[in-house]
Amino acid sequence: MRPVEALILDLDGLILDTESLCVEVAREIVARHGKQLTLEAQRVALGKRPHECWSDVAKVLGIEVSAEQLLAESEPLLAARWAHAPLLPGALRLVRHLAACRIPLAIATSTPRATFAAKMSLKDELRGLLVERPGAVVVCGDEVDRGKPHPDVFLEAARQLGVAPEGCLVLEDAPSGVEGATGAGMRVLVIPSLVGLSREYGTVDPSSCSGVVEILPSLLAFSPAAYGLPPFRDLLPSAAIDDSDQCQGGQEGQGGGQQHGGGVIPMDRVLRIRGKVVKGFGRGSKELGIPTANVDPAAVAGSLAEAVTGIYAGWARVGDKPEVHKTVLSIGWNPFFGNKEKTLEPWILHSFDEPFYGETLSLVICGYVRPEANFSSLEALVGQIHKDAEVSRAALDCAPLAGLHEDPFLREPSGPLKSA
Ligand code: ADP
Ligand code: RBF
Ligand code: MG
Repeated sequence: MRPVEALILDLDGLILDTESLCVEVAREIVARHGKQLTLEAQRVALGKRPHECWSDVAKVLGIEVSAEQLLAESEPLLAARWAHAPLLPGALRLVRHLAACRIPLAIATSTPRATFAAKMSLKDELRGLLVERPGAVVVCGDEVDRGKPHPDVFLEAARQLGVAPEGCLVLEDAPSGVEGATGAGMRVLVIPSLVGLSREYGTVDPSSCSGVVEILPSLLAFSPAAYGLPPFRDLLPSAAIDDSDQCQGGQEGQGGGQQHGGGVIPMDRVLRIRGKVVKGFGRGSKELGIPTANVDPAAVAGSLAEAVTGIYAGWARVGDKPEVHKTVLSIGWNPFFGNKEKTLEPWILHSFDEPFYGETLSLVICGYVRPEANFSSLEALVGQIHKDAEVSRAALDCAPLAGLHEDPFLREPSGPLKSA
């Protein structure tokens, strides 16, 4: 197969968490017209140009108002907020790496140029790398004839990069974008952004859809080496790597090998989560010999970044006790047990005399260990969790993770909390 010569990235839902914002505003607008936003309405609109989003939402929900009208109602609610959309974990890390290794890179977004500028206005480093760098390519939704799911925006990005579509790898979160990129004859790596949609993608076999090469839960799980590109070299604990060969080709590994090979990625966006310790399924200590202090799901319902499944390392504080402990945790569906509910489960690397149900747990999640996985036996799962703990312990002794032990978030009084 032709090697990957260039990456084309989507913006919303891949680099920026604008989806949470859009969903919130869309809920409010459709409520004005007596409707409730459904997952199906979100799904059809996701990734498209604003006008097409609204005409799809109106059609799916049976709102008898023009797309122009709905767009005009939503604009004022969104305009002031674009600039504050958070970066998704792993986005800045990836863009920095691609720029440092001089891998041709483009943005292909449905966002109109003016909105793109608003979204970039407070993101100085990202803007420098994506927009202001010589040779930077950004193609916006209003710069092509047809929006996603048509291939136009991808084909234009490839044309401006001077790379054939077959040499492009597209990273996309939305079904409309996947369709567009596939239609352009490109390979697509899918990182779903819609909570609820990832499970739908979870049932899709990448080899059965043309163009889709891989489905990942997070940008942090992306391994450039799997595509012949230079590997990341930021894993902790670092194995005395000579920085000068940072970008010397990608002969290194196989697929997600670097995560399973046992290293922790320092997260470019640290997650700070506070929630009440609730009862789980009662099998952590009983079946695995690994107690996990399940956190109230309401604490993680808020943003896409926190919804991203995976195994992480971080720091934990129970209630207002003075100690801060190392922790390793899982966010996800526990595929081994096929849970119906998503859980956030820290195993705190400390021995406690008593259970602490009902206490407030404060977490600073700063390292990505690996994606959630399935295992052929309970012993294999338990063995892997112990390895996760070991690598996390070591990584948390390294900069920059070690310093987060002093994070002010862990010092704030725990205060009253909302509950589910
Ligand atoms: P559950 O399914 O209710 O979460 P577990 O068997 O996983 O039950 O046990 C978790 C409980 O054990 C936590 O809520 C906490 O009160 C207690 N616990 C004791 N030691 C630890 C630890 N090191 N890390 C996490 N929880 C611990
Ligand atoms: N469950 C899985 O099904 N797959 C995993 O890859 C997985 N990794 C975990 C890693 C850590 C560090 C911890 C603490 C838990 C993990 N679990 C995983 C969740 C485990 O199944 C869960 O804690 C038990 O089911 C108890 O509820
Ligand atoms: Mg538990």
